[in-house]
Amino acid sequence: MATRVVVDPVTRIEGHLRVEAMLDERGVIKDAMSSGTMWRGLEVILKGRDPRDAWAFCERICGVCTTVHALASVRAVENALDVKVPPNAEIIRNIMFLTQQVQDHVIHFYHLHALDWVDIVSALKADPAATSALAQKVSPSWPLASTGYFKDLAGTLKKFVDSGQLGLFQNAYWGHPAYKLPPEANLMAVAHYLEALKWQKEIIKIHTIFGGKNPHPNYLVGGMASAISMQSDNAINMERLNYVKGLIQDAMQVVENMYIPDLLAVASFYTDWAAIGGGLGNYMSYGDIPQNGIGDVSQFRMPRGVILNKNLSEVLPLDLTDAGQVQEEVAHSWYEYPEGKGALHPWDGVTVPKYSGPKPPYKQLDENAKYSWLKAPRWKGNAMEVGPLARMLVGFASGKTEYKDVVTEALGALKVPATALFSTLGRTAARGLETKLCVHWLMAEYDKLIANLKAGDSATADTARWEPSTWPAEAKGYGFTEAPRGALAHWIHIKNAKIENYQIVVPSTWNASPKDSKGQHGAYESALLNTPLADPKRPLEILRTIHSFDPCLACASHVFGPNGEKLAEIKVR
Ligand code: NFE
Ligand code: MG
Repeated sequence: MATRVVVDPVTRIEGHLRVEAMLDERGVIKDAMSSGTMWRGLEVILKGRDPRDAWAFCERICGVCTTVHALASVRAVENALDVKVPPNAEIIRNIMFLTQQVQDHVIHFYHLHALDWVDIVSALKADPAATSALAQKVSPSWPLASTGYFKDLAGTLKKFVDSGQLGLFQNAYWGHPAYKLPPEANLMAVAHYLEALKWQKEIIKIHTIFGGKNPHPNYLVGGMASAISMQSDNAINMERLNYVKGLIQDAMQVVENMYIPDLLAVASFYTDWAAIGGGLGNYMSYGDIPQNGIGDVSQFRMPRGVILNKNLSEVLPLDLTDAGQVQEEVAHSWYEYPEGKGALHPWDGVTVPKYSGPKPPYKQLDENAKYSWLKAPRWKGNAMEVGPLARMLVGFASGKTEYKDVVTEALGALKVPATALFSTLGRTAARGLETKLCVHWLMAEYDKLIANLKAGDSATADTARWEPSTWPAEAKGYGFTEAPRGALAHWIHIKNAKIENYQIVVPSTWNASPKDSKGQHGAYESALLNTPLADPKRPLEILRTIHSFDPCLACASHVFGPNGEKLAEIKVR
């Protein structure tokens, strides 16, 4: 009889995700369901509000990708009202964007994903001197690698484990046979988990400097609310800018001398995962990091495009304004669409929640019925994967040298073919390689800002079209970005200076979507198919693949169940 494995909630993610996997008699996943069990209704909350305020609401969709919804939102309003931002605003937005990307990817690797590969309990058996030798071999330029350092850490870890209170490290499948790292590699990884935790609160100070705070820094329709003046102690001055430069230099150290070496070292033990978890084979990137205004897509550092069926010889163009391209379906989602409508472009999008699932607590969802709070976005009818892997592949297939260089180098280091990219391991590796590009782009954007300031340009906003009296009676716009988890866009319809409609289609909605009307799986579901589980009671393999996407369900379904009730309570690890 087929077995159904339920993981709910999936932990070490943001938001509320439930996965059900149906196994055949050999223990191989034959079908899978990804269900967002939370609804938040941001799109409904925005109706009737001032479009200039939308970013502040949208940004609070999520505390993880804390800046990207503000960025997509101001861009959508600016697009609708034909507002052009000054060059410094574009650069500061790029700096904010890249800071988020770098911080988020490092956090994902160490704090959300690493424990799928690293066995904390095995680290107790590590010899500190051997760990020191290993660390110096793996990352020769990372300073914290002495025997004493690892001895102290091993002592702390032992106290943790002996106390029976694992705290941060509670709830995992410790001792599972699928963990393959030797004890020393595990201890080194624990060390870097803690180093990354200390560092991530530093890098994000860049957001507080340019945006006043983090999470949820300030944005502005027309530019950035970042006053720059070399003559003032209260504005962003040279002392603050030098501080930013120091933070970027530290980030380069962390990424190049800790993250990338760790990624390659851990990956080398798990190359079998280069053949597991590929999934759809369709990849999409909206692109970002404009160099010549948001309208000039050809000048983005992160390119735009679509790859279908793993065909890296063709990058297809995409258009977010074309009603036939991006559409959302609700065939398996707890929403209602107008009579006769199956798929809607976001400008015509409708958000009417209608829960029809089982009364909680329930044992299982029905894959033939509606089963998620996520809609199912599709591109020209195709289910798509978005995120770092999609971006790396679009960059690589577009022939961009920077992308080709980092991808080729990593494939060489791991001694795996290019097809290895279409996998769980490929997804995790792509995130690291992207971080390497991003940290260099961060410095390049910083240098551009300094050059502009030296040339006498310190403008960060253009408020010529701030007053609603300057707006048309009705306007539509869209704004996009590449959030850490992938392609993100907001669509707005403004009428008489108020928001008439607002639709948000986020990366985790693409990746975690349920089936569509044609029965096509979303990216998570598809990636789980054909994966063998060694022990269905401890489905580590499911976590590895799902975590490789870096899920965020807060973003993806923009309010707990209608009455705030818990939709399910199932104890899992
Ligand atoms: Ni909350 Fe988000 C990102 C957005 S979700 S993390 O990245 O947008 O996919
Ligand atoms: Mg939406």
